[in-house]
Amino acid sequence: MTDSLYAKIYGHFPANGDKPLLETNDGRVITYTEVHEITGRWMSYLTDIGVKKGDRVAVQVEKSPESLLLYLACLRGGFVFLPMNTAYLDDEIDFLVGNAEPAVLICRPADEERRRAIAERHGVAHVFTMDASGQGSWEVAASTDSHRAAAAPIVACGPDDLAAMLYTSGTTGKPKGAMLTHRNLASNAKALAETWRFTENDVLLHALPVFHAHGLFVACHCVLMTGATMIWLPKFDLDAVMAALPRATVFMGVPTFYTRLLSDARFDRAATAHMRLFTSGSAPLLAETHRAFSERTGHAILERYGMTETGMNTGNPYDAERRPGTVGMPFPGIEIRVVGEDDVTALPTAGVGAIQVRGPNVMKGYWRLPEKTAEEFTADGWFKTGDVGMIDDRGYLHIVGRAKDLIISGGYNVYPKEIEGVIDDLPGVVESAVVGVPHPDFGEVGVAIVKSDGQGHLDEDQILAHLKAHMANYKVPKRVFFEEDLPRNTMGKVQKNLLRDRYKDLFSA
Ligand code: MCA
Ligand code: AMP
Repeated sequence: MTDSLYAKIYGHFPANGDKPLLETNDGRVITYTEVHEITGRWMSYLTDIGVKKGDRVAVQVEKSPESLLLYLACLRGGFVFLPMNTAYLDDEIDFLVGNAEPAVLICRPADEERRRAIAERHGVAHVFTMDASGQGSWEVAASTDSHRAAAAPIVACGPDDLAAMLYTSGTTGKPKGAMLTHRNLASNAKALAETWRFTENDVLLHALPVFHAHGLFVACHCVLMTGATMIWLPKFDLDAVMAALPRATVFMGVPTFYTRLLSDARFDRAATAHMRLFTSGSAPLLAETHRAFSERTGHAILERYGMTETGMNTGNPYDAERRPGTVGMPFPGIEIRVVGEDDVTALPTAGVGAIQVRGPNVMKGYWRLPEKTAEEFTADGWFKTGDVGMIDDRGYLHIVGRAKDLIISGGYNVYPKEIEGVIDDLPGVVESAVVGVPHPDFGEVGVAIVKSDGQGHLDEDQILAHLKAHMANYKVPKRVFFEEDLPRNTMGKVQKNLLRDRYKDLFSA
């Protein structure tokens, strides 16, 4: 008996192998039979070039059917899939590759030279390319020998063997690799597919990126666990989503997707008549968005709550009331508690405290950081989410804030500390603070407040240009302001709440 997630997924492949796992909007189809053939060929090729079970395969490529097949080939071979945000620049990739020490790096053709330099520096043996249509040196090398596909095994995996590693930044320090096991991913996939009533007849409209848990695991696993089908869009594009909706039954998005859909008058009852489920997560969905959506379409968005380290923890009910502004109850097999100052005593109903989670979904730990891992778990084995919440009298969890200094912008996490570090390195900067303020499109965006030494002629454009050269574009604050001094409390700590308040109306409509 194997605990391989691929084996579990394969067990649900439809009897008719000609059924599409996915269709693209330009008419490409990948059937379930092709999935098994291609992943067989690709995992065999990885084995042939010396990649072993447990080795990392790092990938920074555009979303294509092949980018998903790469993930599935890794699952099948027992290799650890490490997807990286396509917006990451050299410095960010250099850190991840140096830290994860992958055996293989697959990149976009345009990045090849720079990625080879990084690979060489960190002793990565193999570099391949894959473009937005799935073509490149990977395809040429790995797809040649079609005979090997049939004989390729599904490598046996134990429940605690790693399936994927996703990096998540911290409020301090460098990104950490969350080690996700076959059990973590499989248990969550089963819980979600069952709770959300997926069947072979579902067609999921997939517009999320596939380098994060939301797009790669939550969305794809529900489909793969039930032999369903996806309409595979390269990214969220309003017109493409509108065009595909009549053929879909399920849509998953971050709140920005929903506010953008609502901004389009074509998005109404008729456009969503074929749909059975809309889910939202990765960032708070405003209750007003939830209500506007219900009024416009007659559908209640099902909001759920998760993390890279834990997969999905809670969700509003499928059959009962989906309460705006709440993230519902724990998924089957998962426990949630809200604790007080001592980190272990559960608070009474409606008490506000730290949210903790326990269950088969919770990661094995942070890659090569046993002490950091230990810090994030309580003595009695609960994972500390860093989110603050309360459970109401009907058992619905409300997220009321974050203990961690984190901005969630359009569903992407932005860590102020990382940005402040890069600003502070600029000559003429004494110090800086980055805070999140409300934004009509992204929900929240970063704004930087800088104290300069008054000597030079540092301006907003210079700082923004410097940041854009050093980090993924979505992390760059939307504005920079200069202040004589940053407000501090008696302990000398910058009072970010005051800054947040000062700039809160910057982007209000
Ligand atoms: C793009 N830009 C952004 C963001 N995205 N700025 C702030 N926040 C963002 N999220 C900026 C770019 O820097 C660029 O600015 C300009 O917008 C245009 O970029 P483009 O890529 O064309 O933007 P877009 O296509 O409109 O993208 C917006 C988006 C995208 C579709 C909302 O951000 C997105 O797909 N977000 C989904 C994130 C996600 O999947 N999160 C799941 C994490 P400039 O031109 O100045 O450079 S998983 C997770 O959190 C847990 C597990 C969970 O619970 O799900
Ligand atoms: P990540 O590190 O990208 O996995 O982000 C996880 C964080 O996103 C959580 O700890 C929450 O702070 C936030 N998050 C995810 N889903 C929701 C939601 N439905 N409402 C509010 N915050 C959410």
